[in-house]
Amino acid sequence: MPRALITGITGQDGSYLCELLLSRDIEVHGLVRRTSSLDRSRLNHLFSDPAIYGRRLFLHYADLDDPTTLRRVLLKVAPDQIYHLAGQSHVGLSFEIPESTCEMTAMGTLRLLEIIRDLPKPVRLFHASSSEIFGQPAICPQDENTPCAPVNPYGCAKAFATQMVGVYRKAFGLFACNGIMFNHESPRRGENFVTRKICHAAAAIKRGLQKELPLGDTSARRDWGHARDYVRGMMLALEHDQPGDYIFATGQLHSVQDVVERAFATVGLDWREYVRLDPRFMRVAEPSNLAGNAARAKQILGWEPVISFDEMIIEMTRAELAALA
Ligand code: NAP
Ligand code: F7E
Repeated sequence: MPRALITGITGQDGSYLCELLLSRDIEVHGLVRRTSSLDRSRLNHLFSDPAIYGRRLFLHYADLDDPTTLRRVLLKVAPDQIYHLAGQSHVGLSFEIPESTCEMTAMGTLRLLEIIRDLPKPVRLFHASSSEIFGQPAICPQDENTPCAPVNPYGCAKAFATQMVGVYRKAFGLFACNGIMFNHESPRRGENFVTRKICHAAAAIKRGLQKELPLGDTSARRDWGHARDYVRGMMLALEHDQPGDYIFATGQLHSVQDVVERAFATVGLDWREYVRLDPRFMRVAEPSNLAGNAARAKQILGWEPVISFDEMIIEMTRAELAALA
């Protein structure tokens, strides 16, 4: 049975990827951090299944800033594939905690590459890169050759990590891939990302549990896809016989306002009565025109997103309604 190791298994993408790999008969090992609470809500259904946890799914304590433990776990598990998804993933917060963002996302990735370079058995690596490396690009849509021009600490850290993955692939012959992923969402999205915040608020207002929705720039536009589509791309990248970099994107731009209107329409409310501007959620700098051209992923991996923007926002809003029932 092939063996995969996921850093960031407790996150949105890690949890979907874990389910996908288990469904393909791949043994999954995940790295988890010590936290004050043992609540790993996105994995609970797998954790509590005795046919899965301890048999085909295993969790190990490790942190990206603890290379000794990382090395020990990697030597013990001896995975065939590593999906490196861990990191501080909130762009707005990266302005408030730039040092730890760079420490985890940039240096954490370099540390992992250094350990992989020394492993006795070759391993395939997928790195979760981001459209934030492009910042305010001159070209739209962006592809794998678009220059990096990040406008926030998170984007700088991802640009460093992405380029290091390329350097280690060329210099040391590692099978290392960057998935340059545009925004992807789901009912498991973190609560302080804008799609989940809006879908949750629409449902909570409908249930009488919330009165208003404070937002930052509602004219901001993103290329939003569904996380289930994107984790499929990660797996396909490591199944291919050659390593490479791939854009994963839908190519379609929607505004935050579009999310608001779709979510409030789903619960049958008029958004104008509830949404208000709150300067606390405005960013110091906003990227612009971030839309991806995923032609290479389609041609080489046969990857295409199948879940539409509307389907995704409706799914997310209905999931919030059900959770608040
Ligand atoms: P997420 O939900 O925020 O999950 C992040 C994961 O990283 C969590 O499992 C978290 O563990 C773990 N982590 C954070 N710091 C760590 C550390 N120091 N040591 C070990 N683990 C650590 O993010 P996501 O949406 O699943 O995204 C996965 C990856 O793709 C991230 O690297 C993100 O930057 C990147 N990405 C995401 C998107 C997107 O739109 N979702 C787009 C492009 C790139 P805890 O549960 O303990 O916090
Ligand atoms: O913001 C605007 C905000 O925080 C989207 C991460 O997964 O994708 C994600 O980063 C837009 C921005 O995601 C609020 O200014 C308005 O323009 O949901 P977000 P993000 O910053 O695009 C990239 C590709 C990643 O790699 C990251 O890991 O929405 N916005 N009002 C708001 N955003 C938030 N969070 N909250 C607001 O109230």
